[in-house]
Amino acid sequence: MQKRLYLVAVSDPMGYNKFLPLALGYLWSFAKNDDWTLCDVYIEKDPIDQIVASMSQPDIVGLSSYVWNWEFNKKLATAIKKKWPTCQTIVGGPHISKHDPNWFDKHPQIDLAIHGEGELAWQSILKSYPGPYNNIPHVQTPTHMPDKAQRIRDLTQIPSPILEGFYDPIMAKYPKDTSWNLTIETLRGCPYHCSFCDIGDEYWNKLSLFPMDRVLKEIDWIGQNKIEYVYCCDSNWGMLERDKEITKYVLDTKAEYGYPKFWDVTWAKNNHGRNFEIAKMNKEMSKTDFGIFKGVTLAVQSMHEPTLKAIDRWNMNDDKMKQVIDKYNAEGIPTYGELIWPMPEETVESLRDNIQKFIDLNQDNFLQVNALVIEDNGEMGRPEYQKKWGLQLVNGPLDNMHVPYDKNRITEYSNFVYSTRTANWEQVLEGHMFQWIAVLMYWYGWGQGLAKYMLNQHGIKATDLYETLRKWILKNEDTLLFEEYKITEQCIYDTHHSKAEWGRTIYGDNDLQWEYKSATSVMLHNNRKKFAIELERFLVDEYNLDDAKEIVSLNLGMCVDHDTKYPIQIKTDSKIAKQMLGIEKNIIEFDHWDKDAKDESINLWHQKAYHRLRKVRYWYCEPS
Ligand code: B12
Ligand code: SF4
Repeated sequence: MQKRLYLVAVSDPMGYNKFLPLALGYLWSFAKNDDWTLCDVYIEKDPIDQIVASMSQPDIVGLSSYVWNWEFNKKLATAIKKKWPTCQTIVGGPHISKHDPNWFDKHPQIDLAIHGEGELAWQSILKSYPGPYNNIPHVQTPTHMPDKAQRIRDLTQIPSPILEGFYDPIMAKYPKDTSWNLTIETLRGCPYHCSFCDIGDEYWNKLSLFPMDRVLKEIDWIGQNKIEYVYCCDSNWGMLERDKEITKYVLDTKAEYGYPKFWDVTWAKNNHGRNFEIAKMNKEMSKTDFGIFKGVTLAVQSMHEPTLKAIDRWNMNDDKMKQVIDKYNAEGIPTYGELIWPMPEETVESLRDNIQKFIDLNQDNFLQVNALVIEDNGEMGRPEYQKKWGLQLVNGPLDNMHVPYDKNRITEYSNFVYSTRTANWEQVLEGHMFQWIAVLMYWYGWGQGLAKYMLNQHGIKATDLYETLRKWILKNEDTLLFEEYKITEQCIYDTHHSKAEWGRTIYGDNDLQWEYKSATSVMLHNNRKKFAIELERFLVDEYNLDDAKEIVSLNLGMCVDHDTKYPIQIKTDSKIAKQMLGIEKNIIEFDHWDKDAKDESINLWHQKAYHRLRKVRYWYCEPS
């Protein structure tokens, strides 16, 4: 009789997209044999009892484990073992520690834990069922710790789940118009060693490539099957010459079928020439929208030398970075920056300097400052590393920002940094709040024009302006900005002290967990007049400006309004317009490309403006 297998890889939805489970696809396509029936594959966090009730006499349940589903997986495994004690629960994935010989003491509901790439181990497990499994490489059992995992050198032996039809029965379970998010690999590995990243581990250091013809066939399938969103897992898009060819193929496929709409990549850190060629190709072949990329990332993570040394990362120097950004700006291709806070050796001042550098370099599109998350398999997960750099960790809910709010969701946890040897908790919080105000003002647009004006007219640099604003907010308790500041600060405090979820909801239960700057942007958008008065007050109180009203009015003219029909005209003083916009005129016309905004519900529009299109400067109205 055939043995019964169930596979589980659950994700939180991102917007309305559902994820197809790539890792499970490889495991089954590679290891399937006539002794086993794959009874079902679960991809959503449905109630545990519902999932268990839908299973029948499982012999093995394989659970793909990431930081975003580990608590769920443990609960599901517990429920399965309770109902079917002889069923074997097997976990693999990046969240499974490769270093902990006592791992099973903490996880008695699990029978086997697989380290690193899983295909070969999985094949041997299915063949050796019901065990023993002690001699299989990569397999940790309650009585056996395996040798260091080895990489699969030849990826051609792994069939493509896409081309094998693995996804077909999964997709058939859902309505035809379901919007799918597919993860794809054209290669595995990364040559770099960033300490904060699992993939920086030596294990992943060598590159292994999937054959080109297979990748192109997979892209055909993506177009033909109307896959909306493709998340490419490769760690450095643009690192290889063939990435150009693949990009062109994706663009041609989109032109032919309308899909995929997005090909979301992690850009190569130091291959800017090729990245630029790829981004330019995207722009030239996508006349009617932003193309398949949301912009090109400049994911420096820090520009502070001692930090870069501590995290074993090297970036291009400032001059090179300027050349790169200028080149993109001249072509009108959006780039966006990425920093992480609080990194080892970083201070509030160095964070401010990092942010100022992006502004000085005219990187005006977007800056993302992520909280540092530490997982077991990266270099930063090692106790020696944490000791060396004085990292104090706190365990709290996973950063689920922009995921739909669900009060019944099983909370997932991760470790983030509470303090370092160069930033105590108060400074860590101050850094979080400084980046909140700076990114809100400059990159969500609420004070970008103002910063340019203050620099050109009064020689005040943006980060000084925003730090003065931050301090002014704290003195002015009657303001909307104070309320927003305090809500945000409390949220961040609570994530670090009382296991509160990251993000905040605005529209009640049926909402996203908004990222904090996005949430405040919604509030400022809905209270523009109040915000304008507060900004004027700030400019008068702190800088004694006579023309505060005109400055603020022009600054806000740049920030798109859902209920305004564009274009609009704003009367101003030509000197202010010159310093803020570089246009010496008394009447400035502002236009916005999205003429359908008024027809959309405000909730959906906010999601578009401050979530989905935030990296491509949706907030920005073009002045002339
Ligand atoms: C795609 C991706 C995403 C997608 C999610 C896609 C999805 N839901 O499926 C998006 C963009 C949404 C995402 C978000 C995040 N991600 Co991410 N992401 C990745 C990425 C780039 C690829 C993962 C992947 O599918 N790889 C391809 C598959 C085939 O490889 P694999 O997963 O390793 O699977 C192999 C083995 O692990 C094993 N295996 C896997 N499952 C199983 C199961 C069994 C039974 C067995 C035997 C073996 C096995 O076999 C597989 C084949 O060899 C990785 C980095 C990377 N290059 O791997 C980070 C990574 C997984 N992400 C990571 C993190 C931290 C995040 C975020 C928390 C970041 C943040 N702070 O916001 C968020 C979480 C958001 C949320 N709430 O869900 C970490 C995870 C660390 C951890 N311990 O889990 C990684 C490793 C990157 C890193 N920083 O080191 N991510
Ligand atoms: S952060 Fe990026 S470049 Fe650095 S090791 Fe991880 S995947 Fe590679």
